[in-house]
Amino acid sequence: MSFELPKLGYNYTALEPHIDARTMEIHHTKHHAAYINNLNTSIAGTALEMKSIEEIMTGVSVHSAAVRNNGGGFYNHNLYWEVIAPGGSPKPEGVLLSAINDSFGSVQNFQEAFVKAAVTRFGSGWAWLVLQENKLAVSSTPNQDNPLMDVAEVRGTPILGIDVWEHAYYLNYQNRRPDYVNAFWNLINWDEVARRFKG
Ligand code: MN3
Repeated sequence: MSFELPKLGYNYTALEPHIDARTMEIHHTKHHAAYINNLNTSIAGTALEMKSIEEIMTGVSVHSAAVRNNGGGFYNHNLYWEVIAPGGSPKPEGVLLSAINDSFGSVQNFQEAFVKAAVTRFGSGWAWLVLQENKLAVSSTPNQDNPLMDVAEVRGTPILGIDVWEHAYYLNYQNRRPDYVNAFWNLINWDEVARRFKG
């Protein structure tokens, strides 16, 4: 078994002006594809070929740096493409809204925490909304790490994530990461986040 590059549910132009088409095309066909190719190479002929990407992530500490970095890159981008959509979708509601209010006090507080985590992550990495036992948390991870990994400081199931590697925004925003992070808010597919929240 080998992992495959997913098709996107929208065109590369569909997220403009928030994320430009050239960035989307390179990000999907070059960066994401490279993580998948390198992951497949790194697990070829090993027992990991029989495991799901989630299983590989939760036990990643015993595997090579290549599996950690490229497996994370594969998993993280699969999530990223799905939790954004052209025009986004309505604000969190129902049980997800209740959980956000319980964990952060308000959607506004959650948004501020998420933006701060994304903007202050030094160098390359990700910011996350993480489902833990009975609550939600915001975290960030370096490189291609994620909250599923047994090496993560804040562990749980990621239900929303933003890629803050420069390749995700530099063509359009150059050094202005906060502008990209704020624009991301217009794209969040809350229906998909809610689906992941409900598991
Ligand atoms: Mn990326």
